[in-house]
Amino acid sequence: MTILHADMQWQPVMAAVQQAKQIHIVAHVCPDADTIGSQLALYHALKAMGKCVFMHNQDIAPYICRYLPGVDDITHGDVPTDIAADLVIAVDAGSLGRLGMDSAYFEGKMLMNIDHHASNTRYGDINLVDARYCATGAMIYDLLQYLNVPLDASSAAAIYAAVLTDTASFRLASVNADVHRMTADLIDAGADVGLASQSIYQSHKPARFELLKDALDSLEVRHEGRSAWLSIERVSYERTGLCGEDSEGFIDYARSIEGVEIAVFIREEKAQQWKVSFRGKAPCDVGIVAGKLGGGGHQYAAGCTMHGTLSEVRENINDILVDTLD
Ligand SMILES: [Mn+2]
Repeated sequence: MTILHADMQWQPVMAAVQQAKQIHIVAHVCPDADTIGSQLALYHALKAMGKCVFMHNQDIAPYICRYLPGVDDITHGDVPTDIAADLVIAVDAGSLGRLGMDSAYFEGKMLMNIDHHASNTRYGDINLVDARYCATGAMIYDLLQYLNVPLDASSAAAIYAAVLTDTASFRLASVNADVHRMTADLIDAGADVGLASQSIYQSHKPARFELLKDALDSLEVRHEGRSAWLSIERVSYERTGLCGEDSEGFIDYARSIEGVEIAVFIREEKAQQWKVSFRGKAPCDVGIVAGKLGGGGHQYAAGCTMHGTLSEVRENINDILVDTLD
């Protein structure tokens, strides 16, 4: 086994977990495979330690995670009032708002924040935040070693899904030799690479490609070829019966264009409200771009929420990109 980062403040995390009687692990809203994989891996590990632990999120897990062991144990929706926990562990959530939960719920509970977003607001009583990690799942991989829990096949599968997706299939600059050594451990422990690949990348609904057509129709290259833009309006989601998660990955088509440094994907969440994603190529830092628009993220992947008409939103983003690409 490999420790990715031994210089982390693991001690308070381990102490809080050891002392906790009932632990609630929570993923962020619109969950992705990193937050769900982290949640599941930690769940299996804490159960193996004999801890009383449960998983409850605001939103349902995405279909690409349905193959992961334990995913059916996750409940979702508003937090039931009869839930009692003395420790809440948030995974992969950059801010308290990302949990989508009433802040009153956290009163009288210890809140632990485990995340790899550079923009993390350190909202926890204990914050284990480090942007060197390629995925929050990779932080859980280190944590399990400090907790002395053997890596079982269920945890390994969950961490593998987290790392695979958050590194865009091991293609991001965050992937170094240690990440591959970790991945080798995950496979040795029983992570099924073929099943992951089929479940995550080869199980799309046919209607997704109707949505992709609409997105590609909107493709526009600006700034002398240095930025590429895609957008999807609500009417397309309504026509195809799909939702935001079904357009996951579309932005990579924009980034894959030669010479493009910043890719922008704008999708309508509800009337006049837009979820904006950014993907970058070196030397750009789209985390800074998203930060200027009230969002956050990493150097090569970031996002924000904006309001107004599509053309207003595009102009506001354009103003920031003009400065960034200068
Ligand atoms: Mn993540």
